[in-house]
Amino acid sequence: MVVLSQLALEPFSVIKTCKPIGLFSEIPVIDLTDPHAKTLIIKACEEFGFFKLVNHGVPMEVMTKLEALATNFFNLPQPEKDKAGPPNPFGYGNKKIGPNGDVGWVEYLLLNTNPQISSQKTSIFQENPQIFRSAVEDYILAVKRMAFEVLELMADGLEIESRNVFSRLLRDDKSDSCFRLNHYPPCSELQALSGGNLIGFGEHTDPQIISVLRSNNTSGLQICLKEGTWVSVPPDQTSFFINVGDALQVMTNGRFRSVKHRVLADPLKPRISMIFFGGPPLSEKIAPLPSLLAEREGSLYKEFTWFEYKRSAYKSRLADYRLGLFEKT
Ligand code: GA4
Repeated sequence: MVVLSQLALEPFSVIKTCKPIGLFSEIPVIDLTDPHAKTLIIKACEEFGFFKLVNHGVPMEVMTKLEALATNFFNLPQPEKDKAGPPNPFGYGNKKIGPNGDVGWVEYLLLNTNPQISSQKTSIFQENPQIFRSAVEDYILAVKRMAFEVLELMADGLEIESRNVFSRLLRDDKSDSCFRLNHYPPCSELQALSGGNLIGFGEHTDPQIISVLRSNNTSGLQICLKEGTWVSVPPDQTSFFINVGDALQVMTNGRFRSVKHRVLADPLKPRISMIFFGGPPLSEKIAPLPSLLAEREGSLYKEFTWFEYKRSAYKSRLADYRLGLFEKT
C-alpha cells in the first residue's frame, strides 16, 4: 500500500507546513480610478512585487465568458484535449511544465498573443472555434489596455519623463507576450495520500515585464514575502492580480521585486486561472532606465536582450533563480 501511494504521488511535490498558512489580508489593493494610484503602485511593487487591482474597467462578462469556455475545454475527454498538444511552446499541456522536467497538478493552454489569436493551431479551439477564439481575443484586448495603463502609472510614479517607457514594449507589434489558461483539478485523493498540500504550479518568478492574473473564486495562489514567508492570496474573481516580472526588476535596477509565487491545488474545488504575460520584443535590450540609476550607482545587471534572457529561462528549472546568471558580480 505504501508503495502504491508513493507511486501515485511520485512525480508531484507537496508542501508540509506545521501550521496552515492563513489567508493574507495585507495584499495591497489598488483602485485604478484613485488619483493616488501611481504612488500606491510604486509602493506595492517595491514591497511585494504584487498587488490586486480593482475598478480596472474590464467588464465582468468578458472574464466570465472566457472562464466558461475554458471550463468546457478542460471538461472535454482527454484524447480531445491531447489533440491541442503538446505545448511546444504553444498548445495544450498536462502536468508537464516547461521543457526541463517540472511537473504540477495542472493542465493548461498556452497561447501566443502575437501574431493574433486567430492564427493559433485550430485544434486548441475545438468544436466552437469562433466563439472560443473571439472570447480569448476580447479578453486579451481588454487586459492589454488595462496593463498599458498600469505600466504608464508605474512610469509616472517613478517620475520617468516618457510615460510609455514600459508600455511601448507591450504595445509594439513585435511584443513577445503570451497567454495561459490553467486548470487545477480538485486533488482530494492525492491530497489524502500526501498528507500535505499538493503543488499545482511550483514556485517561480515570471520572466516577462508584467503578468496579469485573474482566477475563479478558488484559492491556491501564494506569494513569497521579502523575508521568505509564503502567504495565501484570498481569491477574488472580480479583480486582477498584477505580478512584477524579472525584466521589470532589471529595468528598475532591482527597485521593483519580481515576485516568487506558486499555486497549491485545492482538495475539493477546481481552480481556473487566466494569465497574460507581457513581454518585450525579442531584440529589446533589457537594462535599468538611466533616470533610475542614482549618481555613481551602476547597473546591477549585465547587458542582455530579451531573446538572450528568454533562451536562458527556457533552459532552467521552474524554481531556479534565473536572474542570477545576469547579475554583475
Ligand atoms: C513561467 C511564466 C509563464 O507561465 C511561462 C512559463 C514557461 C512554460 O510554462 O513553458 C516556463 C516558466 C514560465 C519559466 C522557466 C521555464 C519556462 C517553464 C519553465 C520551466 C509561459 C514563461 O514564460 O516562463
